Amino acid sequence: MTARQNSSTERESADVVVLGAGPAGLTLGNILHAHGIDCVVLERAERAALQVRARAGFLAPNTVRTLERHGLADGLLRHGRPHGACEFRTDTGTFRLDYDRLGRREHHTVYPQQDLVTDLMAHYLDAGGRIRFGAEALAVHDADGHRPTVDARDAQGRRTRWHARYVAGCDGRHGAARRSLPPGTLRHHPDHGISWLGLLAEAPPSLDTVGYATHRRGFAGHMARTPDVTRYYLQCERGTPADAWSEERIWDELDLRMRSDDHRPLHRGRILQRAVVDLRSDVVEPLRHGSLLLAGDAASLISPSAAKGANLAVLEAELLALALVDDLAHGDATALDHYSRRCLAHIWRAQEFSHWMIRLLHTDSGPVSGPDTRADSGADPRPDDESFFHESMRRSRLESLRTSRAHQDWFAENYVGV
Ligand code: RFL
Repeated sequence: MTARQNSSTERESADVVVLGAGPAGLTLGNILHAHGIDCVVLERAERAALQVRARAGFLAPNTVRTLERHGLADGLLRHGRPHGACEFRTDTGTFRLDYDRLGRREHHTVYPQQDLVTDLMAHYLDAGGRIRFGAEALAVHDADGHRPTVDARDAQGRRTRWHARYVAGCDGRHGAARRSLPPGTLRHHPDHGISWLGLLAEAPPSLDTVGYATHRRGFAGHMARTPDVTRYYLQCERGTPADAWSEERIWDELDLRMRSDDHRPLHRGRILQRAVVDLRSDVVEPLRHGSLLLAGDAASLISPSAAKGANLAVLEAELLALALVDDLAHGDATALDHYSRRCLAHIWRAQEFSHWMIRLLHTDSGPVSGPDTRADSGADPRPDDESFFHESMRRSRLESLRTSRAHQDWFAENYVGV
């Protein structure tokens, strides 16, 4: 329903106003709509931009099952590829873990996030769901009460005030939902102090596994995306501009850190996208403030070291959707009351594992910034350095992962689990 509130603000309503059309908001919108709940998704970007925004690619088995349960997995079941191994390349040697034969014997499905978002948008719109593209949420008001409102603005500057029963904040770390929380609710983890140059290369994968290289010059990572596109990560100094490195330097550095001389050379190709990612983590606690509920990156930011962000987003969106259905369709608010506590248990588990991965993959001495990639110029810490202790622990952890079946089972269970 639309009504004119004053000369410049439209007035609209929906039982649930969802902020953000990422994996969290779209999973939520699809489930709510399928259960007959009146909802709308407000998304700042245009549809075309969302369909090419490359991010995650490794979907956990639980994520696939969740999407399947709600009839949202057709595309990923048709085009996604199973992936069940990773390789660690270190200065003491290389080892491979077939994690699909360890722990719970489960694998990831590799399916680019932009394809998942494309599918979820199409499914929702085809079913008659409402998305307002180009609509930026500015603030959530009166979340403490039962009639919250959301102020939004479109690209032409027209303003709309949305009246709702609930507002679902799925608009990421910098969205309006977080900005509208009462002061003191954000819990920040100290910045990990580590930065990655995230790259998308027009090149087929060079390994049939995920590749994690720990090197004295810094971490390097390799992750398949499609048969023609591969994601790479290169640890870089904090503050490095994304365009600081030439393509040749990127490939030379990747070859060096991935130890291509001892393995097959990397398949080189054009760099399609590059962005610097500062590894940060934080958790909002609790995830509910009256009528405002958070899910996905808005609820908790997790570094991409263990590929958990998109998976948590889908898991939380399902829990939130079913809780809202219980309340709005059946008058039972129990699940909604437990939403925050249930999600936080998963979030802290994922944060702990992601943190463990960060410490496994990065040396204390930080990345080497010198441009001469031919010289293996990173230096081992001296025994009287404090970093010597941490570096020795890191190596011991890797050695345990290489040799202990129990440790490998633990890794596999956490690596594919959310
Ligand atoms: P999203 O995907 O950021 O979607 C939020 C949406 O909200 C919109 N928005 C607003 N709309 C209206 N009003 C406002 N004020 C708004 N502010 C923002 C945005 O335009 C956007 O469309 O959050 P969501 O749904 O919570 O999903 C989270 C995931 O996107 C994220 O956690 C993952 O991409 C993290 N991540 C990975 N996760 C994995 O599970 N596996 C991976 O392999 C993986 N690789 C990655 C990643 C994240 C990366 N970056 C971007 C740091 C690789 C990279 C490089």
